[in-house]
Amino acid sequence: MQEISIEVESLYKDHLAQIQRRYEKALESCQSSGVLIPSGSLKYAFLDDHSYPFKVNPHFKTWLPVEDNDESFILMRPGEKPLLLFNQPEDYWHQPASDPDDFWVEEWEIQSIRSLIDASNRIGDPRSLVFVGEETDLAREWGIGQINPQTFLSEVHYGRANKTDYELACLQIANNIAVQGHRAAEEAFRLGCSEFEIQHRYLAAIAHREKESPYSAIVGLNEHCAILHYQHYDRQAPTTTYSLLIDAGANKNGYAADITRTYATGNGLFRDLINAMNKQQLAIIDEIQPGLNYADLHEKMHLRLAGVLRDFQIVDMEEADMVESNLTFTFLPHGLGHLLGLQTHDVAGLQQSPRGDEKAAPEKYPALRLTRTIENRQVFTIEPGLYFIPMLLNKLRQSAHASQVNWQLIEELVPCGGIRIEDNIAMLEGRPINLTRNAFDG
Ligand SMILES: [Mn+2]
Repeated sequence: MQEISIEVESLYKDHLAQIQRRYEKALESCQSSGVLIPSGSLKYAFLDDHSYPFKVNPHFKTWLPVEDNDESFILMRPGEKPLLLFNQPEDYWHQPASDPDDFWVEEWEIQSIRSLIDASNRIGDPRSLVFVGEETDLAREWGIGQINPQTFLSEVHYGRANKTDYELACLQIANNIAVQGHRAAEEAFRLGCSEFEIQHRYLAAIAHREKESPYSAIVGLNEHCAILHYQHYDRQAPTTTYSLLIDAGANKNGYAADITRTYATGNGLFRDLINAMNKQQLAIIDEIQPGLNYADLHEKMHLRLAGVLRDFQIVDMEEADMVESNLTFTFLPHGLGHLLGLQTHDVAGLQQSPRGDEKAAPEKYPALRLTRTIENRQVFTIEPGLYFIPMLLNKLRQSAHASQVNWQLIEELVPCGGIRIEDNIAMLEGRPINLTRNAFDG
């Protein structure tokens, strides 16, 4: 087990310097003197004066761990200390943000603003700036020179996969937090709790509000495990519980953990399958090395899955033929994984260079979100699955290969739904570091 330093505070200064270099380099192509990044604005429900939960601009939280203050701005000019225009409106309906005093403040010039007008008065000549944010009407109104220029975004997004030590630390801590939740969830499952109860115990264990989680947790019991993005939490536990699939994360300074575990009650075929998939997941992680294309890794996983289907006599066919004929797609219709960081499905998974050229997912596997070559300092997930999805099984039943499938076993497994095991992997010094297993073993 290789450790990742989790001393975020001491690593921040170097992180900030690297981020500044990345954005400065992107600016070179734009002939601009600086970049303006809004934290974002509140969005309101139709005909309502209540806003949706605030989600900060990921470009903003690249620079500093402030995720809860809308209408703030970062102004970065090459060679200068970055400027934070920190929103502190006069407001007796809400509690305005207090003066920042966290570990990062020393590296910043911080000015308090009371309003958007206040902000616009402090940015200098707007024509010389690049704007990176969603509030494009505002940027036009202010007369900003370039709004979300693609060359700039491509350069910065490509670089985002190259994690700093600070980011690796945040991602390891996010994993450590999420694992506390996963332990509580397993315990709740063993007690026979409902999906709703499991979700609440998870959140209590990680001490997150639901909106602080990087994504809505997937908590499925029994056949719900077969719904890839199952979005409900049943308040009633099933009469008999067979299985739990929980895909749930945590957030540290804006960085996401994204972890999935599957559990079974009792000893039996489904539990043996979970153990087999766990073995294959660890084995594919062992194969990871720099220079390998992630799409090839995805294909290798299909071959391993075919091996499991054959070993358990679920399908009677040569492994290579199962992959070739795309039969394995029935059991694993999603990608092996994705980049992870400031966003759960981090940007630029298909991008092949800072210029923005993309490599599409293979035609056979359209859901694959990552086709980059694996390099040091990338962080991505490895999340193979094995599902019994009635809709896809029905198609298989009508295909030429139907007679090679053991339908009796499938019928036995459908009530268990399916399996996914997802770990977060950091590439460091040529080796995959498993942030998730570090957390479970720690
Ligand atoms: Mn994932």
